[in-house]
Amino acid sequence: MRYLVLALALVASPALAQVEIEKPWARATAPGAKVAAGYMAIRNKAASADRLVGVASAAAARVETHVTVRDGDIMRMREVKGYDIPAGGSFELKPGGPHLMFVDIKQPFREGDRIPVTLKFEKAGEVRVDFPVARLTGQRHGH
Ligand SMILES: [Cu+2]
Repeated sequence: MRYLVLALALVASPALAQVEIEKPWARATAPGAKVAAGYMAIRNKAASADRLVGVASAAAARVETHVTVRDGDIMRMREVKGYDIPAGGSFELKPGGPHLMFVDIKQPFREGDRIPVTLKFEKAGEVRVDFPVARLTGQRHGH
């Protein structure tokens, strides 16, 4: 029985990613913009819930976790302390919803750039991800 427990402990080691980042991307900015938004899906493969507690990037003075809330007819964004990711589930950041906010970016985010990001999870620890910069596509093709 002890061997089985040891084997499970190895499987649960942080070296094997318990949290997977899918489709990370950051939005291209207009010249002079001071902030930029980033999106991704966070998948938690662990049997217990986890929480994104911190985000950092060399491309910005700081990175905040935001949600978008409706205030009458206006959508406003608000900083939150982090995101809960359910056990065996996922949490999606997307335009019009939760997003990373890169604050005081050092230079504009241009299409094709890769923004280095370090995500810190309560249990899974630090996860390094590059966010490719893209334009918000699929709309505004009309006039
Ligand atoms: Cu925001």
